[in-house]
Amino acid sequence: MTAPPDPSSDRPLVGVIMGSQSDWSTLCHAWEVLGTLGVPAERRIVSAHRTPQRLVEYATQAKERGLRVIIAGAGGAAHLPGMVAAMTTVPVLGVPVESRALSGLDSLLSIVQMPGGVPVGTLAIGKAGAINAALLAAAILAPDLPEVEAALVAWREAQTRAVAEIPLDEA
Ligand code: RP5
Repeated sequence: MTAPPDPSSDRPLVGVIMGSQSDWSTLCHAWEVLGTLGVPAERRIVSAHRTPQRLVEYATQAKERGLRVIIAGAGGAAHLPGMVAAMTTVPVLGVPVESRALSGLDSLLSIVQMPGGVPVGTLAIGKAGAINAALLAAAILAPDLPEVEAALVAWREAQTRAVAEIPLDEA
């Protein structure tokens, strides 16, 4: 199987950020989908508590740098998406990373329970959430980017084709 195209771009529209290197094994699924859909993106480790200054710079410069969506993944006390959302009007999609201690329920509640006023669009825990964050980011961009709209439609069609009508016996 061939690897999906790398979405890395010097003019990214989507920023994929995560609190730790350990989150990459989850966020890489968002990265792959962005590559498949041809969405220009960048990826960064931005920790709310270990690199707070990097967080402030990333969030406050996001809009002027041309980012249209930020996908932010974190685990445990997952304050990264909410902190970023507090400092930019760029839409933030939060991906709760599956934690060792509480299987990601802590991450989910930390991200989803934003007080009214500072929204974070929160996805499912783990790989499914990362994939859906990328699909949602593409859908947000699609009205302005016909090639992304076409890629999104093709992705859905391929998904539909992959579902067999009759279940096979399992060994
Ligand atoms: C959070 O703490 C990160 O988002 C990560 O999910 C979690 C654990 O980080 P490491 O201890 O693996 O760096 O900040």
